[in-house]
Amino acid sequence: MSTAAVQPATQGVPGTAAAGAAGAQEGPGSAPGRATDTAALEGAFDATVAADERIEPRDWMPDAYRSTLTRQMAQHAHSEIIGMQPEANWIARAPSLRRKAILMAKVQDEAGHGLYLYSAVETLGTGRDALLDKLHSGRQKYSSIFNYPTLTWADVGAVGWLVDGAAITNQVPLCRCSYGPYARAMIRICKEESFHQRQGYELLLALSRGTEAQHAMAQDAVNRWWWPSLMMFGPPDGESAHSAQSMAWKIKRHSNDELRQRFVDTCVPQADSLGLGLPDPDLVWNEQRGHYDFGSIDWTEFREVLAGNGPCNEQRLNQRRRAHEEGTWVRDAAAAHARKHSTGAGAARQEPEAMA
Ligand code: FAQ
Repeated sequence: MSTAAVQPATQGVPGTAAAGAAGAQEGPGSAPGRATDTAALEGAFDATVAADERIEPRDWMPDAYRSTLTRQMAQHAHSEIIGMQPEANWIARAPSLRRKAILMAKVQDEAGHGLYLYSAVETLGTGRDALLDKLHSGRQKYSSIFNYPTLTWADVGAVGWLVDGAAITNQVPLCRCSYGPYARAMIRICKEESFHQRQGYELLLALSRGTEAQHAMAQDAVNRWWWPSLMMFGPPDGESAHSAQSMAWKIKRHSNDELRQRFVDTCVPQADSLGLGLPDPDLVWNEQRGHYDFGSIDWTEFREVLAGNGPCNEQRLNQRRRAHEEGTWVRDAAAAHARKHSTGAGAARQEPEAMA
């Protein structure tokens, strides 16, 4: 496995320019004072990024690059685990054993994505306890989308089709992110998200082709999830505080608006195949642009959700805090087991010597 989860901070990357510059600190013939030559380190970092190579945990990196990545990756990790809640709400009520098994696997995948991502953030020097503390105290965000309720079974389909679809559109370019552990984690995550998106599409298709009431339920879910899904891509480019720098560092490869447009262009024909409409009267093909035009997004709603005033913000955070508290004994037991295991292994290693 090549995920960051199993290969954290230990990957020196010989050959990258930044590693080369850092290595010069220790090299036998290195010039005195070179270790402190920040300009050389910055030059090497810039060259690595420009050459489309990866920055690895042991490479020198600007503080702002580290903190931007920590911010974005932590928000991403938090989104994965908070994102388990809206769909987990339907596991016990899934309409068949097949649907239940699929949904359980999907929700479990999201937990796994959280694990890969927390492990990847840890390679930047912030521990998981600190990250979770920031989530629980509201100092770090998670995606706005998970503050909306899943009101009917069709919402599970709409979340899969639209929310996972938006997530894939945003995350495929992150597989080429300049930070190695994040890029590698995203490869596996995207494969799984692709399965998630298809299960949502298939679920909605079944409902859309079902009874009149089932079709209406599917349409209602799509109507409610469409606009919040477009908000997942973040504020418009003109108001995106971090995009320019993140794109210069090749953390982000496309702007928020570019990815949002790509998502709209993908969804329109899929909605047609589903036999469902999208709730936007301004959605129309623009021959000149070669893209669909679409209506204005309600950015006031987006800001309200980010400020903690969405329909489910309080419920999501309370449930997360409760789950964390109730899981204390599991973490304690796992830590005790690990201690016992390491002591036991040590004892086993010592025994022959003692006997000798
Ligand atoms: N929600 O300057 P920008 C998933 C914040 S995973 C909340 O444009 P940036 C899988 C942003 O943090 C979904 N906050 O920021 C799944 C910043 O605030 P700050 C999560 C948002 O980072 C499916 C401020 O606004 N995916 O769905 C949002 O350059 C189903 C200014 O914005 C990721 O996290 C938002 N929607 O671009 C799981 C992908 N948008 O920190 C379960 C990785 C913006 O200054 C079930 N992240 N903000 O206080 C990214 O690609 C980027 O971080 C963006 C935002 C595109 C989200």
